[in-house]
Amino acid sequence: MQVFINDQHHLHVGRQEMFRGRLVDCHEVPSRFHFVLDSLRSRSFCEFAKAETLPNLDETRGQVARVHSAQYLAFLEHAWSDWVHLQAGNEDLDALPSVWPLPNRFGFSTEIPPANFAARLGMYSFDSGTPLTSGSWSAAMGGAQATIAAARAVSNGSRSSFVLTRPPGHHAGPDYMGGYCFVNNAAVAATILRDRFARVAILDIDFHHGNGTQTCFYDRSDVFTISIHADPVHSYPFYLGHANERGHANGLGFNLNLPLPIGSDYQGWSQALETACTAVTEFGAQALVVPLGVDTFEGDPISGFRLKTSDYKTIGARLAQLHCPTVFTFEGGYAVQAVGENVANVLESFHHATIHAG
Ligand code: Q9C
Ligand code: ZN
Repeated sequence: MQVFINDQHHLHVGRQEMFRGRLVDCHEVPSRFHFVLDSLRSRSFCEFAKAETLPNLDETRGQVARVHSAQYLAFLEHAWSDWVHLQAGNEDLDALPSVWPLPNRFGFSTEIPPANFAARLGMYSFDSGTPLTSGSWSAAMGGAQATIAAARAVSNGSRSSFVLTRPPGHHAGPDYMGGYCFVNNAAVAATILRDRFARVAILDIDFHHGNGTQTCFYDRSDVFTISIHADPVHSYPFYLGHANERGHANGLGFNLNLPLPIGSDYQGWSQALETACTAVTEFGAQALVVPLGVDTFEGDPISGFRLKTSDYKTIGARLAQLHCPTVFTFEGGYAVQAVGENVANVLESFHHATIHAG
């Protein structure tokens, strides 16, 4: 399996996030990357792509603009310098959203664009758990570079690739950040795969609903979005991810949410995986993107499923049976000591099941 690394990931280091009523150290930390890298290196199924295979920044910007709005990208690119120029000392703090416009039915409006930085940050974010730092933009663009290269490799005939990156992406929507995410790598990958394949499926197996990815493709029938996740009635992102969200207009029938109760173990989770796999096959997917979060692990500090390290091997083998060229993107997983082994188990078993199938 080809692995594409975001070597800019270390530029994004959040200090604190608002979590359950207080500021706590960020869960989405650089060591997550290193634990995964170490696990992959200790096994022999990975080929690490060379940096020369990555697209340049101009090209990357163009691909990212197929997913995210120009206004959002302009905000994100300049947010750090805007923040620093606001007040002396800001360079030693993160910008953390704290105020948001409610939907227009409440009478709030952004028709006259706010000049205030906090007000603008609120327009482009949906939670207070996602600090914007000096290197967030660069790290997110580095992730997009790796994603584009990984998707191109699969478009050009590779059986599978893995994007080893952070910050993650699947909560980022067309014009907003949140859930530790800034650029939706899975959506970027699917968009590139669509240039080559008529029908692309996205099967999101992170603990949290992939709200950003769902929203990117909600009115399209050519990219089928599926997510297995904790029921949003109890779990983040709360306001999206219910089973009755089936898609809109042309996209009706091309979004599938499979919410599960908190406490689900592999027995319950794997039934949803079967439903998802059947849907991918019936759709006739020619390529697949798997936003791979391992915050479904029993030891995850912020989640609530009970998957075990060995279960991730079973998942990888099952995904391989879909017989689709596949791009995996690294998403959540916060039990840092276990994240590497859990990710490597999915990818290695996928890889071996693929080889043995010929
Ligand atoms: N104050 C991923 O797994 N937690 N993101 C709530 C709100 C957000 C997780 C914080 C969890 C986001 C990619
Ligand atoms: Zn997650």
